[in-house]
Amino acid sequence: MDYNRKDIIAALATTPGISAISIIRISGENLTPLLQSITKKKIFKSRYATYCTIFDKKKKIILDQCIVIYFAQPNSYTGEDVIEINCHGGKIIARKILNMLYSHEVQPALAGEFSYRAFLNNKIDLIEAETISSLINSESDYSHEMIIENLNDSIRSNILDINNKITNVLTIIEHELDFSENEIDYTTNESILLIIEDILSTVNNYLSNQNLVKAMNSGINIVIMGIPNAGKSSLFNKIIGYDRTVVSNQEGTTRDSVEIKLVINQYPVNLIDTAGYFESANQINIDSIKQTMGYAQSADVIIYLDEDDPVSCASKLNLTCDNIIFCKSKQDNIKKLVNTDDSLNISSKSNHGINSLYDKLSTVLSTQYQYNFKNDPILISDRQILIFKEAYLLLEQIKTMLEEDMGMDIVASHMHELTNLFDECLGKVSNDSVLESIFSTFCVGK
Ligand SMILES: Nc1nc2c(ncn2[C@@H]2O[C@H](COP(=O)(O)OP(=O)(O)OP(=O)(O)O)[C@@H](O)[C@H]2O)c(=O)[nH]1
Ligand SMILES: [Mg+2]
Repeated sequence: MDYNRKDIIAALATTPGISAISIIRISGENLTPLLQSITKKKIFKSRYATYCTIFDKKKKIILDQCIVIYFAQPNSYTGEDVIEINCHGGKIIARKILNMLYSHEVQPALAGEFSYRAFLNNKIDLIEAETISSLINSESDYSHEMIIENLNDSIRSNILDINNKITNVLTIIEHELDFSENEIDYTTNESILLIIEDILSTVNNYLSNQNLVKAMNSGINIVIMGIPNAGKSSLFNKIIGYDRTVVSNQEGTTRDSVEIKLVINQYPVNLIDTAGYFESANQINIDSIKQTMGYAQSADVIIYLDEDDPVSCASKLNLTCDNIIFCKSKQDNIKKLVNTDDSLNISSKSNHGINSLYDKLSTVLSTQYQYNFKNDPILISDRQILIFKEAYLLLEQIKTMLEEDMGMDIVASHMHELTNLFDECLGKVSNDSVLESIFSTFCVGK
């Protein structure tokens, strides 16, 4: 992908298909000649909606009557000239307009290319870019609200704040390094330590929510496990509300795990039906069981099913997941007594206990993924988490150096590294492959 080209780019900014309107976005240096040529209008006022006809001059035909908005650079999303053509919806019109534009040496935009240009022209920084991407990709009200909270600049302003604190300390240290002890009053290690501890606690607050953010971004993995025929697929179908996986009284019906995305109590969830766990010499079974155990390892929650004794059955597998909900399956008779071993009696056939299972799931999710929208700071991407983890380690090292009274020159060099890390987080220093991996996750037209 060559994001660094200078071409005029265009793409559909809305989803293709039947709709009232479609929006085509164009960006590039000086779009006035193109705009005049496709509309036969001379003057467009920046950021005003103009009703006009779009022509295909080469074919000498009218393509559509549209609302066109021209954003003169630099006051546009990308910082370049931008045109947004609001044409009629449907499958044909937008495609015809785009094909006409592509015949005018306009290039189809790559995924995320508009946002990449916005970044290059300092319209957005990397954190904003990642926030926009997460917002577009959010799959539940919960993650949407969490990300929206983040749009109000909280990470960026906190990073700027941290970097200011570090730069202030660095200025003092480096000034002191230029003078001898009797020439000036030295800043005490303790006062620098206080600032470092303050930054450490901010960074730590961010990191303490990383599992929550990962879960919100990629979904909470809920894995249904149990021996063959325990009723896993039946429960899976019950939870998703339709027959997605095959159910039969033959053991080993499910071979490949099946994964479905859904929302439970506002939380984005990946519900996974697995192959039953049992000892087998058959290679296909061995592979299926290996897959099941792989899912068990990445599980955030396991629903463990067994007709007789789910608790002891699961205990044989050395499961590392902290949240296991044990269920006795096929308990169709609602008069059955409550279990003494913390397992729920459920029946996918009669629905008995299914609501209790939902309640239990909701409780587990809301306890594990509790988030205080107003106060809890979050990092939006794996990239940010990695940088904050590195920063945390560096801060710990600086703290030890100060406590052990090591030379200020080495402290200063570590603090420079720290500011570089936070600059990297904002995208002030970045390399092309990092940028490409961020922007290529955007959709075309964004
Ligand atoms: N009576 C009763 N039968 C059930 C219930 N749930 C599942 N079954 C039956 O148990 C058999 C196995 O069900 P599945 O859902 O395919 O079980 P599984 O655990 O997915 O089985 P494998 O994929 O082979 O590991 C089928 O005949 C189901 O109809 C239930 O709640 N009550
Ligand atoms: Mg099955």
